[in-house]
Amino acid sequence: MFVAEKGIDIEIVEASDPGNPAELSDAFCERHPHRRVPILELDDGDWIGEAAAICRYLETIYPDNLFMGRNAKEAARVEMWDRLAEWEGLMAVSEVFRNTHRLFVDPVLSAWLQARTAVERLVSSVAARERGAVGQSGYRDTH
Ligand SMILES: N[C@@H](CCC(=O)N[C@@H](CS)C(=O)NCC(=O)O)C(=O)O
Repeated sequence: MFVAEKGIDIEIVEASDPGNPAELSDAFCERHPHRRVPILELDDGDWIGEAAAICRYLETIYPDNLFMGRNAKEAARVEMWDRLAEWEGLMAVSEVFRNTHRLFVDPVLSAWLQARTAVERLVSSVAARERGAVGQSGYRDTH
């Protein structure tokens, strides 16, 4: 939606195989062990994850049509609403779901396992990324 509203021409690549649209493809998971979409792949081979971070990046490099604030106050208010929606809205919904749905028979254990899996995937993904990036010339100077 953000890309469309900005009017940016970016190639959109499906992260799943056509025959199995419900699952991320093996090729995608190998490349991005964190196993989350969206991912923005850059021309220099680097990538950015997290929708808000991708929007912020695109907003910075395509400043003609601003959506995330035209000045410091507007930018701070956009950030404020983003964090409010995520932390006090989405997190609350998530907690209710996690602690009431029959699939989560042991809510505390389930939450802990989910958090551990998420952190393990994140660490593995960032480590793989850093290993690749360190091999690129000039990485330390430019990032
Ligand atoms: N905080 C992340 C959330 C990303 C996320 O959870 N993406 C989901 C789809 S909406 C995903 O990739 N799920 C893959 C899976 O569960 O296999 C963001 O804002 O980008």
